[in-house]
Amino acid sequence: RRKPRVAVVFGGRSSEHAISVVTAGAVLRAIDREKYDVLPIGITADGRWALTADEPERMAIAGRELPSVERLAESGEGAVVLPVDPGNREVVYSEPGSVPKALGDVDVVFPMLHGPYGEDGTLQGLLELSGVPYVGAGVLASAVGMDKEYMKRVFVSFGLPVGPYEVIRPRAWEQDPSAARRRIVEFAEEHGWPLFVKPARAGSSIGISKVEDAAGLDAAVEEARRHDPKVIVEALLRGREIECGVLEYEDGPRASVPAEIPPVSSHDFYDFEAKYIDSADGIVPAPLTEEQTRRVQELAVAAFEAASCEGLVRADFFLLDSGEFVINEINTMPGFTPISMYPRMWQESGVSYPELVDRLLQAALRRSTGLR
Ligand code: G1L
Repeated sequence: RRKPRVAVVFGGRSSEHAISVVTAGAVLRAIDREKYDVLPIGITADGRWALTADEPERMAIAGRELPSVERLAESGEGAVVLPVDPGNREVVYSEPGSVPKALGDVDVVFPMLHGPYGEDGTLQGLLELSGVPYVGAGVLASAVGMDKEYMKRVFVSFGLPVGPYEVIRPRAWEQDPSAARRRIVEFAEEHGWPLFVKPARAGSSIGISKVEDAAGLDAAVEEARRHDPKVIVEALLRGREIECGVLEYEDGPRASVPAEIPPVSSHDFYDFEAKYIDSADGIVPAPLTEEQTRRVQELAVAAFEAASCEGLVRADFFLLDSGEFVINEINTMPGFTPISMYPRMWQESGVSYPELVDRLLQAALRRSTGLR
């Protein structure tokens, strides 16, 4: 075969099914067909894998309302956003939740699945076992990027500035909730209210509450625990929200122009919808001094290296009133439509969306030769 064959894997049982389908449509449109063969692989909202027709025009959703994964799974509408390849009937659809045996041989996978089994390192592990190179973070960086506790521990160990936090482990809450409560109230007395209570491992802003006082703590912890038995509590950091993209070039990672996310008045914080759909609100480049720009770019590349990232990462910071940058988190699978922050930051840095997709595929193909 002359051209490398790229499998784009998208959809899935996550709450971000529809976003994944729309994003994969944009990636499929951006891949240079002179250079690559493409194999779109959709996963339905109820977890069946299917070889999908290469018709990215159909992978869009009418109107602004994104259908929920529950609605898609119930109604069988999964097929509406997953145009199934009519020429591949015999390999179409595995059993719900199982990986089909005949996915065809591919040279590189572009994984576009959100949440558990997509960006937490498990799919990456499956691809490692299969010996197929893939775009983006490996097993370790994916898992680190998914766990807010270990993310902070890795940053701290590499000397990166992180904000104050506390962890509520499953057994601590189950065996002595009042001790855990006291520990968090003490934390708040030191760092001030409000606190953010979050599931330690969950994508986007699902299960997050802003807690104003001790009375609101239990409900917030219970809500977070519905998504992850491990909970992380963070202090509110007053300052500006700054993001920076990192992309792996032949000679190593480089930082994009940074962006600023203005405070959102209608939402309590930069939520799920704002993150993926209203990303047009971000200001690119962020109005920063040259020195601030250099500093945040240096921190973004350091975060990429600290977490052993590959391909790309979006690093999110707070610029405190003191002038210091604090790293909030990294995202190994950032919003990736052409109007999402990560592609916009690279656009502003002189890297077009198709070039970005090509650089990611090239970085993944360079890895196929083994450990470096
Ligand atoms: F493969 C990459 F490049 F690492 C990659 C994969 C997936 C980048 C960004 C994404 N993003 C998404 O898949 C999503 C935001 C649509 C859902 Cl996580």
